[in-house]
Amino acid sequence: MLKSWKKKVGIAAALSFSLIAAGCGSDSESSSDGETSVSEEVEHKIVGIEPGAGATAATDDALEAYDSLEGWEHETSSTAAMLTSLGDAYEAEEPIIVVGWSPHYKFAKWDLKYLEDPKGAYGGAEQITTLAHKGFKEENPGAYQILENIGWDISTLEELMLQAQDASIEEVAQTWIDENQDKVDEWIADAPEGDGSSVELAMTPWDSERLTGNMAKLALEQKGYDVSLTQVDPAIMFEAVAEGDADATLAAWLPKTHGSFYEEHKDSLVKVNEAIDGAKIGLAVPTYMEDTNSIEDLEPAE
Ligand code: PBE
Repeated sequence: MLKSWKKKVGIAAALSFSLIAAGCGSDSESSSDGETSVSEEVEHKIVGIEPGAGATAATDDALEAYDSLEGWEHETSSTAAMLTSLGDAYEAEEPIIVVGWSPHYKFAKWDLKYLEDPKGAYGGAEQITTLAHKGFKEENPGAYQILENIGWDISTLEELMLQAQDASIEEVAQTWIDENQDKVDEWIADAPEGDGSSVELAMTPWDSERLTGNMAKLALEQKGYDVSLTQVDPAIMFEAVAEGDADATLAAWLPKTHGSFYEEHKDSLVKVNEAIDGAKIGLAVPTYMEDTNSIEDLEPAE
């Protein structure tokens, strides 16, 4: 059973790799003469991310919800390809509209703003939530107790994501744990020893989740739990935890981003903790696009 969900990982990884490769040669807009509208300049195209992301589904919802996005194209590829396109456009001060989310280092690296979303296609503030399989608390009350305690300020995570620009996620996670032993002690001190009992954590492929997954793994291991951490797409992650193939995840963005996956599986899931508050998804643009402040400022394609 376990084998089969991990097998899907390989497929997901291979798929996203080929999409990254395909996205690498993406062309950039030619500069405008000032007469064309922003919507024309970006060729009525939203630069999206992985097809399996919750933010991708929300963007498809936005395309349906807004008359101003009628006839627009939502180009999915990968987070890496989106960031390359964003960096290139920013360098050239050309307009670009991307699928964005926080926490993410792009808001620290570049001056970006979210477009207002009066129809709420992207929801509001989100909690990055720890979910467990329904039976997990009874199966492993100690690990469950630790997961209930684990959480961070969003600013801490943003800082760590910036650090992960110059070091591996694993290194950044280990350094944070080493430097914040007092915090880790708060999480684990009152919990029983793990005595080598196994904890299967699932996470998604984005930096924020890879960081929290790795830090949670290290904290649980300090208390003697034997932790495996597996990276999969959101749909597979929800399915794996719901079916008990994975025990828990710290990577569920709720209520909106992964809301449809949660609804589908909620009878088999338990909300353990809101580990991070104040996350957000939406359409993002560079702040030099001064007149573009709302999705409703865009214009339909002819
Ligand atoms: N994200 C980052 C993910 C979750 C974490 C917002 C790109 C998504 O599923 O949309």
